[in-house]
Amino acid sequence: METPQEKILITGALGQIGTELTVRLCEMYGKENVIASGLEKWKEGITEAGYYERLDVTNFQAVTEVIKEHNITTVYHLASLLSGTSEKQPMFAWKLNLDPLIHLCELAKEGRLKKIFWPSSIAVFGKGIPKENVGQEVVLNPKTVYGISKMAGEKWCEYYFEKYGVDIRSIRYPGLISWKAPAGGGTTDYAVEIFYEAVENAKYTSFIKEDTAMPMLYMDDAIDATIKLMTAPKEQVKIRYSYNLGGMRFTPSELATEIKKTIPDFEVKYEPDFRQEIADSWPASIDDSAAKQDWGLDYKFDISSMSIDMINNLKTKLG
Ligand code: AKB
Repeated sequence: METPQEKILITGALGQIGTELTVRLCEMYGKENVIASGLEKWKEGITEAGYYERLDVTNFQAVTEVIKEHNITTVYHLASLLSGTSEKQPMFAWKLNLDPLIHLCELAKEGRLKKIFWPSSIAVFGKGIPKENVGQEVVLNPKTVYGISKMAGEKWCEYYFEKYGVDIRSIRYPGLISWKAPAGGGTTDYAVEIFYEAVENAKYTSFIKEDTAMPMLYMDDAIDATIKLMTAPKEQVKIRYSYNLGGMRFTPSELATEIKKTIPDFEVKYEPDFRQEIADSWPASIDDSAAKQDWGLDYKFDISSMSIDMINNLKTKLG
């Protein structure tokens, strides 16, 4: 593990991944070395980090100033519009998902940053490829604005690494399931909402069909994987566009069956909306052997342990 002193900036720190990653990074590097940022105004308890900067990542001057002011070495650049929201605001999605990434790569190229993390997604794959066990190197054919932006971002990551040696690392996250912060605007969000509704009302209407399988990952495993990748020695990070991450594979009806083991009167209805078409273009399962081999990816949670953990935590959180 590399453990040089790092000064970290997290963009999108108040989002689903950012909320939990901030806590972990503070534990690892000390609160005083972690700067969380987001669009919201500062208020008491907004973040675990030692500092909070209200930051619009499309304002390059502001981003550069924060990086200079805090002597930032490493950026976890999480600010992004997800798949559902991107379809509604395509031009903004393109601008938000790409331009700030390239700006950060430029800063790294100039030597102002040492390392960048940038999340990609299983949305890069798209139609015309086998649904199951989708490999690292298949031809990408995204059918969504979000997927197109992530595919382009991956190519920029690889370009800056190959051309300028920028140490940028990336993961293609599957759907992420967590209870601390809500998911926001994604196609896999049903797998988070279903738990809230199960615990609060014992019923849920899914916007994804009962038999549509997608790859999913519990947030604890996602954070572990992100830290593993970011602390791996440089030479072990062989893929510089983005690493596949598979996690679990399940359908809404399989997840409902799992939830019923703890909440027996739980009922689910299915009313697919525009996100069904997006889900239909995505893989059902992912081959993540490259990440396992290169930097030791592993998982602690399966569908059963994840469901029990989600329900227990939400029962406490929601009272
Ligand atoms: C989404 O559904 O948009 C995201 C993703 C899979 O990248 N959760």
